[in-house]
Amino acid sequence: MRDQFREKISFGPQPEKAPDCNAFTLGLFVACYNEAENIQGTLETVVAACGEVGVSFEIVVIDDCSRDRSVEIVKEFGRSNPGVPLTLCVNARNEGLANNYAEAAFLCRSEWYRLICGDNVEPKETLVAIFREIGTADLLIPYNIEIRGRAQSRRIISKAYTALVNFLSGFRLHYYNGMLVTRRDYVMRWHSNSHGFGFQADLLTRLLSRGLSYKEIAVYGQERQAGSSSALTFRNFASVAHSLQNIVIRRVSKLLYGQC
Ligand SMILES: Nc1nc2c(ncn2[C@@H]2O[C@H](COP(=O)(O)OP(=O)(O)O)[C@@H](O)[C@H]2O)c(=O)[nH]1
Ligand SMILES: [Mg+2]
Repeated sequence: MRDQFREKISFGPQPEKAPDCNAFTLGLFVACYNEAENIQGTLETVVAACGEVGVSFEIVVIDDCSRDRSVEIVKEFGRSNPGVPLTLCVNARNEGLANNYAEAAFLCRSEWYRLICGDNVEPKETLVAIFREIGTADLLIPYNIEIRGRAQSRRIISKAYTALVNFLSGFRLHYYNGMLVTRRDYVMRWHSNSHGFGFQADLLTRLLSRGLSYKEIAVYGQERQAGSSSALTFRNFASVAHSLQNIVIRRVSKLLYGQC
């Protein structure tokens, strides 16, 4: 719902085309929740990577009701980078990452779409390697060869999660949380009902079930430099369970009815 936003401000050159036109090649939704120490670095990395690849892009930042200075920092970035098409939306209440991911797809005006986490965990080289492949498959699915600084316990949980999704879905991917690049209209049409971090596996298995072409891309990641992860909360575990349930229901539907 559009009126969830308290504030929406645009910086940089904005196309005059209707909102549903693909005025840019790549739309980047930057998720921001209490990322005052990381958000500027994230935006700088994204702009540098897009410049290196030479892809036309826009950025949509949704601040999900941060309690820190994130919004001020994004505004300052927009003011001091007038050549970058950037839209900032500020949620009046916390809506969660998955809802924001779907919402930003409607706000973008691009052919392709991707989530960028506001904690600056993808080095420029990683983004360049992914963005260079745009257009070569319906789904670009990054997976980490290594996440520098990630605790061993997180690596084990991550491997177990991938194995579980592979088992339940029948697919064989390296990773489900690598932030895929896909066509923006696929996200608008088939976005996930999940609320937490499991929405990526839900969307990805749904798109794979439709027989779309895909390419997995091996990249490097890094752990956030500031702040702490919110991945291992009870709420998030519950929502991941919800996503896994959706994946199973969809697989059974496909077996029974030939579609999902
Ligand atoms: N929109 C939104 N983003 C969130 C929320 N919680 C975390 N994020 C963002 O999701 C991304 C990943 O979160 P993080 O806690 O680092 O999880 P991890 O990377 O799996 O350890 C970061 O960009 C966060 O800013 C939230 O409630 N709403
Ligand atoms: Mg993180």
